[in-house]
Amino acid sequence: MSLKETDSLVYGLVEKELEYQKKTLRLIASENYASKAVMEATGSILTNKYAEGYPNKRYYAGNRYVDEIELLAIERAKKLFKVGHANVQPHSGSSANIAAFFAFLEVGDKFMGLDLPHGGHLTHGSSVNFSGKWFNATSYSVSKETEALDYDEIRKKAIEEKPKLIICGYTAYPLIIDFKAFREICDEVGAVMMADISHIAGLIAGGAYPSPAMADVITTTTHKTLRGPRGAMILGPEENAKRIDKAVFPGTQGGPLENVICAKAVCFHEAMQPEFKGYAAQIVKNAKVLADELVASGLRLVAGKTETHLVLLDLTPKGITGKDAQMALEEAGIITNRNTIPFDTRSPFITSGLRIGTAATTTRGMKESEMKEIASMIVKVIENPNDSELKLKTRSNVEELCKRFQVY
Ligand code: DSN
Repeated sequence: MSLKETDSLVYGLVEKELEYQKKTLRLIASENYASKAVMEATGSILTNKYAEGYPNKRYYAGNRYVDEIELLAIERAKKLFKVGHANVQPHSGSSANIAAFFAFLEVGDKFMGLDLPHGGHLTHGSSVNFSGKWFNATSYSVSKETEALDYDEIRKKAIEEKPKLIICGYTAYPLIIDFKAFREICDEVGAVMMADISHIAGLIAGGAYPSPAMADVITTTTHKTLRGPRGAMILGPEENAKRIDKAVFPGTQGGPLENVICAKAVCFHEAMQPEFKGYAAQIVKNAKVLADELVASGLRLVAGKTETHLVLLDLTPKGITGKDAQMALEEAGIITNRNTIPFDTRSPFITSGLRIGTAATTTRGMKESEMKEIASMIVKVIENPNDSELKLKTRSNVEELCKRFQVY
């Protein structure tokens, strides 16, 4: 029986969510619209199969087609990211990072990541996360003056702290990371270089961002700029294959989600098509136009600009918190997320910043001129967060814009 026939309550809510996704501007930097093919694969009968282990080395029988699919996903991931090994089983970015840690570190070992309020991820050493609880986390920060990474300072800190592993790759950093500089620092102090490219994987695959292929281990989600199913993978050189595979299964996961792995294979195929390059380049062009327009309207950007898919706004000069701006924009049909900014004086629940990304709107086909429209709407709402009429009018303008750029 169909979902509609079996559970009309859930069916109705999914339909409402579909309408909501269609009618609103999705500007959360980590979100996107997966293709119908990716969703079809995610919802396929592959969900029925247990496949603990790896292709041709499973603990259950009956994996002839599952093996073919997982091998296809692996080969495509390796080709797309030009690496010697790919493990496509991690269920999420956090699961991938847990496995990467256990592949290279013992509990209690020291590692170094970017401080969370400066753009690092929860799994990069936060004291409330496994990374900060089980490991000895030390952090580097962005420069107070430029709000950019200061590679000399990172090097100094690495020499002082001697971490066994250093993470580069972030959740709210608008500039290009100098992966070569990290490689040199890691080599100098004898640290493992881990690149978490979750946010930028689609840009890398599409040639709009430098490759981190020189890292010892690369973790990434598959659903952000890469536009695949909600999931993750671990990439790297062939020499680290065994330790990575062991850390994923049996180290930290059991049965892989073969339906999601199937969708990852489809996503990688899509990312290999020539039009994906255009999509990746357009994401960055769109973010740059959005950033320029916001600056021209008097808003302050962390690091002053963007070179990626995201802009990070410092709302302090506008006298509004990230939380209030996020809420006002949501009422106007513009979906963003509040975010801490470097040296933020507010808590992560309130924040002084707002993070905006262009991947999902680019997937809808929006370009530079739409970014100008969007920037203008954002500025007006941020400057008048309590103006109900403005929010209503903006919501209707958003719906009009969304109608011009249909998704699904
Ligand atoms: N929640 C993701 C993001 O928005 O960046 C990272 O886990």
